Amino acid sequence: MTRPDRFYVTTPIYYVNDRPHIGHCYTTLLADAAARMNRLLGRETFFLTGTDEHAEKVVAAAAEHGLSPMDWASRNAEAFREAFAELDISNDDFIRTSEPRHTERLAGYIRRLQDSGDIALGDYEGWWDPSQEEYVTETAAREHNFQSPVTGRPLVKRTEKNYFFRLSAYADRLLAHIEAHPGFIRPEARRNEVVGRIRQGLQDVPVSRAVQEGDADWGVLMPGDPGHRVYVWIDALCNYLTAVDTPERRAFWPADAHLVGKDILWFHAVIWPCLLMALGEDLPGCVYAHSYWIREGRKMSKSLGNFLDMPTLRGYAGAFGVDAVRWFLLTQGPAGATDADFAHARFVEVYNADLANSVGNALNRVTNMIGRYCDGAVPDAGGSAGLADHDWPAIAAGAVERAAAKADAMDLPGALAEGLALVRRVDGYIHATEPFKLAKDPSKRGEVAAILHHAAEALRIAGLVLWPAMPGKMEALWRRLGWEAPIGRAPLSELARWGGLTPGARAVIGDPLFPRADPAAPPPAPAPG
Ligand code: ME8
Repeated sequence: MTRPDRFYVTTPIYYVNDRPHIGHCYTTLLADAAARMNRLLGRETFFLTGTDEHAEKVVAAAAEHGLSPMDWASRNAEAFREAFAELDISNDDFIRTSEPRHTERLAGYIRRLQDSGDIALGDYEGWWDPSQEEYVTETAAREHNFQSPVTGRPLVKRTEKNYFFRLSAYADRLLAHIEAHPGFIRPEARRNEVVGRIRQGLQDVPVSRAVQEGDADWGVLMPGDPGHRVYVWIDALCNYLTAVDTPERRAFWPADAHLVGKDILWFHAVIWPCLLMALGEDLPGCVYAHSYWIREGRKMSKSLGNFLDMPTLRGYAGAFGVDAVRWFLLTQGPAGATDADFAHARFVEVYNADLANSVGNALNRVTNMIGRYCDGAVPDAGGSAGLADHDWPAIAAGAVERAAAKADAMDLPGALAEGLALVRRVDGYIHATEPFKLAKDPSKRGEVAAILHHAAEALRIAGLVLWPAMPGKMEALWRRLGWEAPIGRAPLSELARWGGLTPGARAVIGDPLFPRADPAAPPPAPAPG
């Protein structure tokens, strides 16, 4: 599925009217782990995120705050940039749809679609809610007895001129593409939902909104018609292409993975590919829709005011380290077709089990024993003494291979689990071979050294698989084993080759990488920025 030498991954671009919350951070983290994994695999990688700024509600919110739409958007785009920097997100670019590089290229695409007849003026007829100044869908209008779902006032049938995209013309080609590329929409349950809906038929979709009186000059005008602006969703989707539509970046297209939440899958798996077909562009490799985070068993919503926000995440990062937050979100998140719960008790449980008692503990045991029995110098392999039934080079290579295959199939939690399983195997090995007992017998020193060599080397390699989730902590782990990873300078196949540690390098016994957490302690206090 993935190209051998390049990888282009995107997140949705987020509405600037919201403050960043766990949902935005989660999608962006998944993309970050995918980007880091692919850089590690030696692929030239481009990771894009950004903000979606031309929604009409931005104009209203800006006015409420006494700011121009651009100043309001800039202020809030900054909040996303800062949040992602705090989470150690390694995006290569951050696109804002208000930037000229986007608006100008977008106008070019629309013009192409007008020229090909894929976008044309037509009549839009719908149920208009005068009390809310918005259209209500046919289904919602029926459900509410043709009254406003918000105010209960009567809806009116309204017709207006609008530009339409000829979506219906692409239904068959899209279905054929989805069938020919089983990995195009993931996970599979979501693909089946989308296919079912496409089979019910695709209708042409409006892609513009009429310029109203007192228009705030916000949004891209339809080329050749100052009476309409490009609808915000069409504007937003095109960011994935505008960002790389330069001579230097063109080779990154098509995107290998568009990561999105389940709420916006239809736009990405149906409208966007059809727009691309109409433009004559290649289709993305995969649209991956994850499910939702809920909080302590409850749906998060604006009305409940319980979104898990940056101050809360920052509180956790302060108490447990940013990599622990990344680990929890990445491995316990709603990557599949079911929602996931952010519960404090679960966070502590996972932190202790995976990080304090597994990764941290294994490193501590190994470095302590190297300190005690090998004078603090990383021992060499010393023949096959102490290996028992463990073919470590093959075990480690197998873990790396499976992790890479899972990452290519966009199963990032699965890839990371391979790293953790390798660490746990090291623990099991120490438990089984008991070097701390062998060390009491001076004639067994060679065996002890060999065991510790293999344990340390396997930990180093496990660190590579875990690095996309916990870059800071894994770099610390390597330093403790006297190794500095040339990440980005050598592909994983070389980095993970057995025997990377330098015999004689100083192993460092330091503070625990992940100090154990007290499950009885209260959740960390939110930390304002
Ligand atoms: O939809 N759990 O932007 P948006 C997990 N601008 N992820 C969640 C979530 C939750 N509870 N809530 C939101 C838009 N998300 C458009 C996108 S793209 C061309 C335009 C995440 O700010 C998830 O990724 O509303 C979802 O798709 C996204 O936030 C919606 O962000």
